[in-house]
Amino acid sequence: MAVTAYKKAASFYESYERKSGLKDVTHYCPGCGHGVLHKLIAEALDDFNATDKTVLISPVGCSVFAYYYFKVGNIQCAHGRAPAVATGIKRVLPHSVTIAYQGDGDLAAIGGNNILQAANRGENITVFFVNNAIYGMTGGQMAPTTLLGQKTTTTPYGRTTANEGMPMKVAEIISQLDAPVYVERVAITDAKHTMKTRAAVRKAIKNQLENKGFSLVEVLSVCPSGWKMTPVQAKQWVEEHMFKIFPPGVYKDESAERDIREANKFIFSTEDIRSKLDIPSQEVIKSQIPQVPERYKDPRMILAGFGGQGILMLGVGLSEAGMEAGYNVSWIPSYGPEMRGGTANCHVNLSTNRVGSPLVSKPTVLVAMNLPSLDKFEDLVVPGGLIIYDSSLINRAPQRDDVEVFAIPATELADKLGNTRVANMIILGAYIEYTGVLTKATVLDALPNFLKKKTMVPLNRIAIEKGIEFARQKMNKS
Ligand SMILES: Cc1ncc(C[n+]2csc(CCOP(=O)(O)OP(=O)(O)O)c2C)c(N)n1
Ligand code: SF4
Repeated sequence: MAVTAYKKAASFYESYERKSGLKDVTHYCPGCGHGVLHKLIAEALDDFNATDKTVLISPVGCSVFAYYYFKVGNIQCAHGRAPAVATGIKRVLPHSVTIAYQGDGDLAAIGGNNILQAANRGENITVFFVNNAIYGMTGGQMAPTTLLGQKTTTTPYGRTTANEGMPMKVAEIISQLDAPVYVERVAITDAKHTMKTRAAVRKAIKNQLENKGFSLVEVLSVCPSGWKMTPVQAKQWVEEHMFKIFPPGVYKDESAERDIREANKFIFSTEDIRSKLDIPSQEVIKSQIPQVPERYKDPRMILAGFGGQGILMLGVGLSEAGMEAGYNVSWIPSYGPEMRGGTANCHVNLSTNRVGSPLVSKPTVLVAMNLPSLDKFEDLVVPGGLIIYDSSLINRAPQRDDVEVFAIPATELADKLGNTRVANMIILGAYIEYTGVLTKATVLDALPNFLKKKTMVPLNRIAIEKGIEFARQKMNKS
């Protein structure tokens, strides 16, 4: 007897780590259309063997947590901005499969111009547009696609032409532009329509893989919770009411005749762009980066202290100087609860390779400028990593015996220079001298770029030099 085994697509995570105890379920309401569409997309990615090269841009809306489910590169972006983010991703990663996943509030309201411009540029991206005629996430307000007469929390007597205008027909609008290659409207009401949606999802991804340009699939979906219906009633409602205003069908399909080279014209390599802008090639820049011992190479750093210690500026300084030196850099601040005596921290990457994520979860370097920071982050440092701490303020040494520790009485040295606030620059100087990751000349050159108060440049320069001198003494260098 033939056996059919149904299993979860490999493009989904094995378990969903969104909330403990809920590892096998999504956050969607029962009967919601998002889950069905997710499944169709994940299965298509499996079949195209595209999981590892896919970047999914999650929207603001009920599908904001798509990144908990898809085992692909994920970016969650600002409301309505997925087409712009997808444009950027696709241009720097032309061989990726870049997908913008958007609801009707996201795409047709706040992001209306974003989608129009991306479609009009013919970006080689795939857009899945979930039209459930309502803002689901925020409790059922009117969307541009809400039907006439439809009651929502913001149209309690039903949408009227006079007050709110007519429902917006996105597939029709986008298909009027010259650039898009494929626009189809589908539905996920019954098996027949869901199979059509399955085919449309695949076509829209295939077009991108074949460099044919912009594809948009509008999916008529259901929001049982927002519509206050059962899932079965909701599906019937789509067929009875939405189909009349939003007829499913192919609105544009030039996939067969589209000249592939047309789409290719958008693809420049980073080196092409560098040579056009007269910027030295990455290889040349890389060769100028200081050679450092393996254990200090490509630092992934967490810098932490309390508000007012200039932790964030220390991170900016490292990144600015790192950029000058030719590293790929990232800096993200975390403003945290420092007002309540906790830690302010930032994450910094200085890398000779591309930085995958600006978030540093396993630092190779921790700079702790107060005790709560050492308490909080000490255990995160990778074995063999480096912990630098301000020994004037922290009255205990790190307890780890598998990391290198460098104690700097930064605040005391800063006080001797007449200003406690330059302790951060003392740490900067000591760190670069100790590890060799940046040269003194690069950091001093970058100093005026990252210091807001220009009158403070001379004192900060002295503090950096003081830090360098301290590290030299520690290392018994003259
Ligand atoms: C800049 C900004 N404006 C407004 C909001 C509030 N907001 C969150 S989701 C949402 C609408 C989402 O509706 P839709 O795109 O239709 O997605 P659904 O929830 O129905 O899947 C809005 C207005 C926000 N998060 N950010
Ligand atoms: S509110 Fe609507 S769109 Fe959001 S998860 Fe629930 S059913 Fe889906």
